[in-house]
This record gives sequence, structure tokens and C-alpha cells, in this order.
Amino acid sequence: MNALTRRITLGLLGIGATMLGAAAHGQAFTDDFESYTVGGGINGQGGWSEWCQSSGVDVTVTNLRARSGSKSIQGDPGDDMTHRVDATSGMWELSLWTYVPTGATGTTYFIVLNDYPTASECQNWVYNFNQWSAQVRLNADTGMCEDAHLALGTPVPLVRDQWVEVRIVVDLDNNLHDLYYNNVPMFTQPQQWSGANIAIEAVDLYAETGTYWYDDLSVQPVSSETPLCPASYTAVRGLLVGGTLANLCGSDNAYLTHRPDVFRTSAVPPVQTQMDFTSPTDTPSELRIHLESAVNANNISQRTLIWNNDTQTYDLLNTRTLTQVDSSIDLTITTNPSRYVQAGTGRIRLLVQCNALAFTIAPIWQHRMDDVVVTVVN
Ligand SMILES: [Ca+2]
Ligand SMILES: [Ca+2]
Ligand SMILES: [Ca+2]
Repeated sequence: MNALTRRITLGLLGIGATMLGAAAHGQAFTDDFESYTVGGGINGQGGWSEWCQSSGVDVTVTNLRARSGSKSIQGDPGDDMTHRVDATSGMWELSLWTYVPTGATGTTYFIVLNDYPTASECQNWVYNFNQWSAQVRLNADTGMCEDAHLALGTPVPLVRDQWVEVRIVVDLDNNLHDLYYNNVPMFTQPQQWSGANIAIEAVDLYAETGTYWYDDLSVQPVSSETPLCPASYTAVRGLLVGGTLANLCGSDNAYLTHRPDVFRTSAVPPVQTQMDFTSPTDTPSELRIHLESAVNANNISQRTLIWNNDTQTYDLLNTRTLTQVDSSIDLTITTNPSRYVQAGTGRIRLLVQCNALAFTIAPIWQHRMDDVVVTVVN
């Protein structure tokens, strides 16, 4: 299992728009080819178009065989059907089920383009597009499934007379992808997706010299979550009692501890710790904040704030009264979480403030933090 696979921890999100939020661009879709007429084509239906400025390259809907329902599509030599996607961020999984019977010859493809014209661009002959990122070739002549784009990785033996999945996992945020045939990865490490336009703009089903049967195409965003420890911290107010940055990472009863400094006013929380995290994406779909902490006195209030890059100020997330034993809060941000990630750097900044609810002598209480985690959900 390589790095790209390991990052997928939640599985498919599905098409539900409410779950995707503003961060996941693109057009997720699935097609089981059951809605088309047997013996006809799919051009102009279900988002399908013949390859830009081509005609007579439609596939045939068949009930000869099917993975789902009773229908699949049959592509004969030269057939070349495309479907727009328009994904620009996040992690995506593209899955296509393929069938190569005994005796079949020639080559067929599952192609993904990072640049492809819209319908109007195609109509107006804006034709300077065509940037391929993946060309998975089912080669019935060599008996292998191959990466025909850059000839990377190791071809996987073609499996005949049964439905076999081709799966492409694309991490647009990190410009990487993986290819799988029959669940066997072709790459030992994820490979670069694009040298120019980092996107998924179209899929293309192309029967070059062979005949294919394809069914159950799925193009879906995949959720991943990355837990982050603080990359740095600053004691905005307060004096260090003990501990280091590393103690903020892990619930192990090893603490970063501060106490009030002596130059305090009641209006200014005398213990304030700012922590920076580095997000792998600028456009998460969700942020989760976990904070485990305690004090050694009663009546100490804690406020948790997060820096809003849109308004250039902190937003208050939570206020609570701390206890003398460790306790945790878990906060989830699903509304426009991107505003809390600094564009370009991925910086997420938290501020934890502590103040006495009642009069207390400044130096006698200590705020300790055991575990601070920001989880970035893609
Ligand atoms: Ca089907
Ligand atoms: Ca603890
Ligand atoms: Ca700790």
C-alpha cells in the first residue's frame, strides 16, 4: 500500500452536495449505462459527447454482457466518447469496470485529461487543449494492462472473461496519482498528475484498435483526513513553566505548561498560547480541533480561537471553565473552513487564552496542554 492509498481513510463521500461543501469543485458522476437504449449510442445523453470535433465515434449500448443491471457499452475500433468532469482540488477516485473476452485483440483505453475543451470551445474550434494525465491501455495483443501515458510503473497482466476494475486515484492538492488494474497498483509510488493544468477536466473511453465492453463508471471525490500536530507555538502572554512543542503532540500526560506573567490586567488573559499548523490543502471541506488541557486551580476560563484570514481577526470557537484533571474539547468547522487556512502556506493558527474568572494572585495557577490536534478533512 503506497502513500496515496494510505491517505484515504473515509472512503467515498458520495455525490451529496451538502457533504462536499464549497471546497470540492467538479462534477462527480456515476453511470451504469442502464438508462440508454440497447442498440443505440450515448452521444448527447448523460453528459456524454463524441471526442471534440469527431463524429461517428459513438459506442453501442449492449445487453450482451453487463456488470450492473443488464447493459454495458461496447466500443469498437475508433470509438471515442468523452464526459466533462471539471475537478480542480481534493482527492478523486475514478473507477471503470472493463471486460476483455478470450480471443479479443487490439488496444482500448481509459483516458483522463487535465485539459479538455468545453462544448462551446469545441464548437468554436478552440482546439489548443488536450493534456493527457492518464492513459490506461488494455492491450489484448500483449496481454497486459499498461500505463500508456508515460510508460511508468509495471504493467499488470490482463484478466479475460470477467469484469475487472481500472481505478485511478488522483490527489489534485498534491498533484499526484495512482493507477490500479484488478486492484494491483502499477506504481510503487504515486506519480505526478500534470505538469501544467492540475485538474481533471474529462474522461475519455477510447477503443483504438480493439473492442471493449465497459460498465459502471464512477468519478467521485474521496474524503481524506490528515491529523496535524502544531508546527510551532508562541507564548503570546505567560511564562513557560515546563515542556516543549513536542509535548503538544500526543495525549501522554506530558505537557506544555505556562503560568500568568506578572504584568497582567484583568482584561487581558495572562496566559495566551498561539499555535500554528500546516495544512496539506488550502481548501479543506472540514476542520476538527481537539484540545486536551487542564489547570491546577479552580475558576480558570479557557477560550479557543482560530485566525480568520478573510477578516484578519480571530474567531472565538469555544469558551469553557477548565478542570484540574485533563479534559478535552472537540470542535468541528464545516462552514467555509478555507477561511481558516492561509492561501499558499496552508497555515492554520489557533490561540488558546486562559484567564481567572475571579480574583486570583497572578502566579499561582498553571495552564497545561497535553494534546492539540487539528484534523484537516479533504
Ligand atoms: Ca450496467
Ligand atoms: Ca492527558
Ligand atoms: Ca502530550
